[in-house]
Amino acid sequence: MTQHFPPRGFIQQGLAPCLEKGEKERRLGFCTILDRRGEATRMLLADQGQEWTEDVVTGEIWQKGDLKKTCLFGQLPRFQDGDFVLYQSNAILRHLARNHGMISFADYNLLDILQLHLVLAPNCLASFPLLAAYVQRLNARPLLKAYLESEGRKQRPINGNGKQ
Ligand SMILES: N[C@@H](CCC(=O)N[C@@H](CS)C(=O)NCC(=O)O)C(=O)O
Repeated sequence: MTQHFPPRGFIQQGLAPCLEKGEKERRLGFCTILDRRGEATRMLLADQGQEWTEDVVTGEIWQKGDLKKTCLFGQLPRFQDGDFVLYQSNAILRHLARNHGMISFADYNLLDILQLHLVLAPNCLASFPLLAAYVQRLNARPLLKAYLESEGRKQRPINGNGKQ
């Protein structure tokens, strides 16, 4: 299966218009101010061998306020699954998990949180061998590993404060 890392259409300056009925594309719209909300979704999609397109909203564009008004709850990420539009990262994950016949989406959230902790404190799992093994096992899954090693992932900051 062909995968696009970074995904097709990477670095656009705003959200794409809503897709028409019958369109099959998957698009993840996120803001560079605090993008980590979308990361579990990306890991689920990559691990399930799926493709998607990123709609990047810069802080500058977001702060103009026009896009915010169009977003349910006034926040990103936004996920478009064809003509079906979803907000709230856990709702997006639940939708995708259901679509891919998975019982749970929580693994990707837990993995994301543990990966973040490891960035901030690389030894934080030293006293938790089961959790450390869990992270290693998931990180080694071939499709997920390819995503984790992709430029798109490496270049994406944890948040927009420029400290990572
Ligand atoms: N509960 C939401 C939180 C989303 C969230 O915190 N979004 C932030 C960062 S992407 C945002 O849109 N901030 C801009 C704002 O609130 O104006 C989720 O999990 O999707």
